[in-house]
Amino acid sequence: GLSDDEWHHVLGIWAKVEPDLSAHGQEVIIRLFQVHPETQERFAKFKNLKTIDELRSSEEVKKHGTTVLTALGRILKLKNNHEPELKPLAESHATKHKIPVKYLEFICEIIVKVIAEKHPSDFGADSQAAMRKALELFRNDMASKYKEFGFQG
Ligand code: MNH
Repeated sequence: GLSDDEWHHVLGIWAKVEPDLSAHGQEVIIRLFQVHPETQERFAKFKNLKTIDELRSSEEVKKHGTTVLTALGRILKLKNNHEPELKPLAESHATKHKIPVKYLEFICEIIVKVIAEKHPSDFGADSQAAMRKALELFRNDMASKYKEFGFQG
């Protein structure tokens, strides 16, 4: 798990992200699709968006970005006790969406990059390290729940 000090860093930077969650979320989703195009194929609702302009002007992409970061924020705020929030998310991503752990790694890396770009002066080395650790905990616990749901991920 993370120390109190590490959680303090994680929730401190998250408080800077939250006022503009939808812009962060939109950027994360678009970046995910640009850097790892295979991830876009997993979304029936986004397959039709071919160009960067179409992605940028899509309200649905923005809405989905908000959904993802809202869920992640709830999980982060539960710190080491995230299991009640994480379990239904692991279930849908294992059994319905079938999203490999590798793709969770991709999005977590992009989340760190987007926050770093948008908050250069508030996201120092200690905060970045703490956020990476929190996201690693999230991924590891998703991966073990995946196995409970019979998905090797
Ligand atoms: Mn994901 C739906 C959160 C990473 C693909 N995702 C949802 C929903 C939430 C969510 C909340 C809506 C409720 C549900 O279906 O469970 N997703 C997350 C979070 C992360 C995440 C917090 C990581 C952080 N998701 C990913 C990644 C992919 C993905 C990575 C694919 C590469 N998610 C999906 C798909 C849906 C979904 C597909 C269903 C979208 C739809 O058709 O509405």
